[in-house]
Amino acid sequence: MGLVDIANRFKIEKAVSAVPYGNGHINETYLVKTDGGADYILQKINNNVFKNPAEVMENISAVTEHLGKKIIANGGNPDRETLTLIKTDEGNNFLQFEGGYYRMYKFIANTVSYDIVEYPKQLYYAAKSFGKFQNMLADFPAQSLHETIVNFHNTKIRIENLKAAIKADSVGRLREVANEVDFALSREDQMGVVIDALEKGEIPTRVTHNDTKLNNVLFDDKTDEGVCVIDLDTVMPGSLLYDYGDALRFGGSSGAEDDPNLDNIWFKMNNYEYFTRGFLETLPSITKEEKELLPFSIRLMTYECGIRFLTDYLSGDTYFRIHREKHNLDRTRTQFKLISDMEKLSDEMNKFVSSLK
Ligand code: ADP
Ligand code: GN1
Ligand code: MG
Repeated sequence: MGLVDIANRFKIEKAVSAVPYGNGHINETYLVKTDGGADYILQKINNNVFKNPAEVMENISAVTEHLGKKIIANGGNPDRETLTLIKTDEGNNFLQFEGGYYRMYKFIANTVSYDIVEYPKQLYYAAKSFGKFQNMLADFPAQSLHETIVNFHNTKIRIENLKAAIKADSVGRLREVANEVDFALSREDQMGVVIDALEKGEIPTRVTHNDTKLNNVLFDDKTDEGVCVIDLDTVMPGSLLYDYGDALRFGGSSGAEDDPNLDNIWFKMNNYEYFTRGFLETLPSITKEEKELLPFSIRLMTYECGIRFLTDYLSGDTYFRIHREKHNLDRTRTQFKLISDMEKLSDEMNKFVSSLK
């Protein structure tokens, strides 16, 4: 059975084609065209990353239903402003076929997703989308969510995983990455701040998205405004700082996450300012403690992502999809270059946040 046949096991018009789509690192995504004219997104869930796809789908179903109600209450269009799952012929939220897990969404037309920031105000629109997303989930029953990846943003455990990969050196790449390993380990002491603050209750646990890369927002192709936050696999209880920090890890960079030429990579204060303004405007419930940690959280999330790429490189590229040799090493290096910039800009970044209401 091919992908078109798989698509036809969902309740849609007759699928006529299914082609790879988008640039996610985790799932396999396909654009499905039908004879009725409507398009759909078919995804094969990565069950190496998500060990329990049924639980992922329970979360997504509950979260999208909650978001749909909020959007209707605000006079919006739920078919466009949140993901809409399509049921299988049997009425399920996903299809299990030959060891693979497939799901389908309505395709959100007249939108674009970006793998690189094209102009700073885009960050303002993205911030509004992520802020709004978090507001709409503020009253979602967090305890009902499954933890789809345990300790996803526990940076301390990510550091332990890196150390284990260094020790194992399973594919003999350790010598090549000695500088990157030094860079990471010399900063490990600073990286428990957010997880400790959450554990001590100094900052609140909230329902967060946890994967706020720019290409996880769809923007309107005419007005440029954010339309829909997608990629809901990791919606879990977490910290607002994860969403803010991860968005600027990606959106604060002058270049692509995998650019092998580090001369193209630096941290852009302008993007940082746009995003921070948009985020604070949308999230009035942010606490003083969270606000103070905003600039640091970008460095934290960049560090965490950098060491995850490095761990994967040392382990033989088993987690993130790669498209060329050393892809995960190039990704590691852009993250570490950004951290060096952020360390130099730390005072300036703090000053800017304190100047905002
Ligand atoms: P991954 O987890 O692999 O990142 P995503 O769910 O983010 O997968 O999807 C990959 C890409 O597919 C997105 O960046 C976006 O460009 C596109 N995409 C996903 N869902 C939709 C949708 N419902 N409508 C339009 N485009 C979509
Ligand atoms: C992955 O799924 P995608 O491509 O949006 C990863 C994120 C990383 C990101 C780095 C579930 O995001 O945590 O920050 O790559 N998602 C998962 O580009 O691990
Ligand atoms: Mg994605």
